[in-house]
Amino acid sequence: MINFTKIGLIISCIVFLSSVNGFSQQVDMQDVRNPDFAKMDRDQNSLVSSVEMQAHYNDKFNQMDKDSNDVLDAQELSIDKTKTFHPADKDVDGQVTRVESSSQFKEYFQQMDKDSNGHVSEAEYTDYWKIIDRF
Ligand SMILES: [Ca+2]
Ligand SMILES: [Ca+2]
Ligand SMILES: [Ca+2]
Repeated sequence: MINFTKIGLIISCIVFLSSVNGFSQQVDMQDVRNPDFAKMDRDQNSLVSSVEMQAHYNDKFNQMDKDSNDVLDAQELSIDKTKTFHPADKDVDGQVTRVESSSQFKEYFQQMDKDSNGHVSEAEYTDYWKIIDRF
């Protein structure tokens, strides 16, 4: 009888702990919900496809390209505080063309998609920027 009570106690402890754990994980997930990722994920399936990422940065490109000449010049690039577009300038002429931009974001996507399943999860996305931020 004593053993059964003990087992019962242990089980209810485990159930309690795992429910608390589950709850806090849910809260954490919402807290760290990356606003950029959420915006990118247009069909809201919690995964970002290469197409979704291209579309997102294409929109950003359009917003930054004030004179709509398909080239981000130094002044237009200065709006990009996170410097996401800067590495796209492969020929280092201080300007980023739309072609340079889209090939850069293809590269970003491949780097982010750690398990190469063709989709970037939120974890893959945040991990990527965490690593970048360290440098
Ligand atoms: Ca998606
Ligand atoms: Ca321009
Ligand atoms: Ca992936």
